[in-house]
Amino acid sequence: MLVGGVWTEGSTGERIESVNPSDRSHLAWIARGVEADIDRAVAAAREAFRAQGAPGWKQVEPAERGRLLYEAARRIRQEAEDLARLESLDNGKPLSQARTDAQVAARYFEYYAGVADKLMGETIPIDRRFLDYTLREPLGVTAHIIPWNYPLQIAARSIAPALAAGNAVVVKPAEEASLSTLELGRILTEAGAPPGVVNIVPGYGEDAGAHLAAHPDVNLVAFTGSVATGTLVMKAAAENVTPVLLELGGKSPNIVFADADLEKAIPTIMRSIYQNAGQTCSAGSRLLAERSIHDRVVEEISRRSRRLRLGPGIEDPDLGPIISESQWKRVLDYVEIARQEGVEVATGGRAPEDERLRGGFFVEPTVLTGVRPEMRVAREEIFGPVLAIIPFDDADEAAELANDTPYGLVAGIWTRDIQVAHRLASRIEAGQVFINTYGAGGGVEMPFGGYKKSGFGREKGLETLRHYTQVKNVCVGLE
Ligand code: TXE
Repeated sequence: MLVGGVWTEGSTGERIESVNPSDRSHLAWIARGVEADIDRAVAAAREAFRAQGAPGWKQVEPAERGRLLYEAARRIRQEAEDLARLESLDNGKPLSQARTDAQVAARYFEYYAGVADKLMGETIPIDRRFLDYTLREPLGVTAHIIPWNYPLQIAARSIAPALAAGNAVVVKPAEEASLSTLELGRILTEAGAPPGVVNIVPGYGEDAGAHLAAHPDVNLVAFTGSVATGTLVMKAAAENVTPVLLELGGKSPNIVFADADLEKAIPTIMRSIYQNAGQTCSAGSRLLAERSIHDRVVEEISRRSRRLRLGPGIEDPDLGPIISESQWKRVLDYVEIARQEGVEVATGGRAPEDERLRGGFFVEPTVLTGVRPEMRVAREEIFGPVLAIIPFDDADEAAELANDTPYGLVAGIWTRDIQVAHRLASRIEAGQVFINTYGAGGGVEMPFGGYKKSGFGREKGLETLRHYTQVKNVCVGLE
């Protein structure tokens, strides 16, 4: 772990094994951080943040912070292939996806490098007897609890704006996939981050994570993960009145009208659910299809799904494995639940029989039809390559179905009728709506976050900087 600029084994010397989910082989041992390590990391971050004699991080010129982030971006690009291979082995994702992740991670540092010296206050016109202005200041120590599905991307999207704004960070990667985040800690150190500005403490959620969320000396907890854990994080942070930024996944719909360009829609929709084997917060896990094209769409997606190649991430297949045995079982259990609910499995729905894949946590790309909106598989996040297809009759019903889950992260609308598209976009309860596309590169520049139980606060873009800064009003009496 990286604490106060020093690499250490942690206070207990205990370790967590990192396993390759493609074949369950041993990959690495990582230090297991516990409460005492979190305490040391938070103290190191606090120390680095404060100006005590030597210039603290808060005092480092904004342009200098920007240069450091640019340097980090440059180094990530330089090491992109190694980072991608590591991520692919640790998480199981296809190598080309991991390569994209590394590029997007670099892009986050580059993007926020550019804003480090553009976080400005305002002068506010009031009564002539006063001069009123605001300062936009960092919060202090920000905590970042990272999931295992896009470790490098999510760590970068969270750390980069925090550092750009002048905060010092304590990062707790997920126990299932910590390696790329540790590498990011090394890269930031080599790029010139002063000791204590970036601390990375791997460990389990229930001790290291919980302790970090409950720490009284943390000024913001940025969390990406499940609704259940997000709720715990929010409760723990509430004890100290610490603000939280929560990104809690979704059950995002793609809504396809009969007039849509299906040759474009179908591959994009398939990518939206099968990318990262469905373990994506913004996965397009529901497909709402206008009734007149429903059967055609089911048939076409099923046909194309059967052709997809599964394999170890490092061989760059179409789909890699699920991250762990427990998540794998959870995904297969959901297919079982679907069957019991009377759903038809149009294709997939099992672990593949291929001898070569027996050792890993693979699930065939799966298409479910005959799904009704009240069913669990239509409402709950499965986090696997499982697409639920539901028919609709008109735009009103499409809007109702789209909004009929506890989540509200992303939605896709596919139609050639721009009036229908824009009217629907305004009715959808989701933080991001795409029209005739789904995703746009890494989406680094676009605000991203949830309505309803998908969380609150926004990451990415300039919007997130609100969360990583606070405003101080200064008023001067002129008479
Ligand atoms: O998530 P957790 P899990 C969803 C997805 C998945 C389900 C369960 O549906 O199937 O969550 O995954 C840390 N205090 N998403 O169990 O528990 C943990 O160590 C503080 C959606 O892996 O939310 C890890 O670093 N932290 C999602 C992080 O929280 C705690 C991404 C996420 O783990 C903690 C991942 C605690 N008490 C899962 N307990 C998305 N939004 O993209 C655990 N953690």
